[in-house]
Amino acid sequence: MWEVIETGSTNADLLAWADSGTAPDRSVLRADHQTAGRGRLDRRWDAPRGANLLASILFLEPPSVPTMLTQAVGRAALDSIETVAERDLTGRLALKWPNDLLLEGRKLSGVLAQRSVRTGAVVVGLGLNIAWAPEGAASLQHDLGLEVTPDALLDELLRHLDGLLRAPDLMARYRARLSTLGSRVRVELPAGGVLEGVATDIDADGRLLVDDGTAVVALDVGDIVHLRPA
Ligand code: BT5
Repeated sequence: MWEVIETGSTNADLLAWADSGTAPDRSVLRADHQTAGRGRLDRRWDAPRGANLLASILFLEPPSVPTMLTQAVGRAALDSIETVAERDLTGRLALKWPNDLLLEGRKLSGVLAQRSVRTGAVVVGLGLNIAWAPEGAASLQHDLGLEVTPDALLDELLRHLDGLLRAPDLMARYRARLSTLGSRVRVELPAGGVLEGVATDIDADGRLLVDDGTAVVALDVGDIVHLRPA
């Protein structure tokens, strides 16, 4: 594991390192501060210096269905929080498709997976709010009263991740805490347009199946808003 005080983006660094051919598989990079933290679809990920967990993990030979990596990281983040909290937070802490962690419906953590065009390696980055959250989002300190350092939380997360990546029932464990299933959702499609329906399932490729009353649509990428339980 490598730690840096400040960088642009841990995802970008790890991708560049993978492209150089010298990065070991499962390298982990954590930063105290990012000056150009990335969200999905070119959005930003913000965090003040030292406040939150900002880290990326490299998978040199990703599985044929790379979404299992992001599912595992999301579920590992959830498990690591429950370990630190020493309690089951079912009903309060849930995954939102594809990989957000929500605490009482507010965003606590986000995952960004990026693939190197050159090598096919995949980097999975995670931002998790410990001591700070933007307006409308959640943090461990403020919303759960949890005190944990980014380092200690990352250790727990990596321990859970190891187990999950070897677990035959990873998909079942991911689904078990996915609050999106059974919810009415509104989906903003990347190509433009909006789809509204009930999220009924996840397929083997990690796509969300949404039934809009006339057809079932499989979504690869999309920003979904949970409306209310179906
Ligand atoms: C994500 O994007 O949720 C993926 C975030 C991944 C960040 C990690 S940090 C380590 C690694 N290195 C990187 O450069 N990135 C990864 P998305 O679903 O697009 O959410 C982004 C949106 O969340 C923004 O447009 C803001 O509205 C909001 N946001 C920004 N910072 C946030 C925070 N700390 N907590 C909650 N929401 C935030």
